[in-house]
Amino acid sequence: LIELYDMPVSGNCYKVRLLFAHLGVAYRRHSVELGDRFERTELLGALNPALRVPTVVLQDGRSLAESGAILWYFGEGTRFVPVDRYLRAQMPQWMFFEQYEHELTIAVARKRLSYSDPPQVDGRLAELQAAGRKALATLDAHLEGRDYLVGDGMTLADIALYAYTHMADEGFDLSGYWNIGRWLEWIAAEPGHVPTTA
Ligand SMILES: N[C@@H](CCC(=O)N[C@@H](CS)C(=O)NCC(=O)O)C(=O)O
Repeated sequence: LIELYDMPVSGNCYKVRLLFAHLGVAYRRHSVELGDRFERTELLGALNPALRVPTVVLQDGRSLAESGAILWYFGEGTRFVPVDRYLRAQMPQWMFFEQYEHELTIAVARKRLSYSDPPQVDGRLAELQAAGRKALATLDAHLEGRDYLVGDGMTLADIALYAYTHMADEGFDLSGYWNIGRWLEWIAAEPGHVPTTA
């Protein structure tokens, strides 16, 4: 069985669980808690030097980390990776955007506001929210007239961006982003979809 080191509230881990659900990949889930770094070293030290989740251990015992790399490993050769070379390259275009402009602002703002006790409401949060709104506006503009981020079918890019976008209401007002709202509903209606709580 594939072993998935996972954190229930993490959007990065949800990406992997969502792809696994779509592909019917059987796996065993090991959940870690937010901030539990000591336990993390014991658990992940030999598997992922960054001590972060998601981390998977493949059936042959090799480990793989970084949500995008894990999506790529399991997605290759499936309907979630376009065959056309240009579309295939557009997929990491959006996955890198997610990691650099979207996750780094939206996920961190969400954590400071909704998963810190007390919430870290300060100038840094305001900066993250401003940058997060810019990323959401970029995504919303790209989705104008489109059902999916790349080409005319769901790809790993939709899975990667769906995760923190559908959690962004824990820190952002999403009501003005009409295309994002429509796309979120569309991705959630895809057969095989599972919510974060699954
Ligand atoms: N770029 C990584 C980010 C992974 C990451 O930040 N994981 C968080 C949970 S969302 C984590 O393990 N945080 C624990 C820590 O930094 O101590 C990915 O896409 O997988």
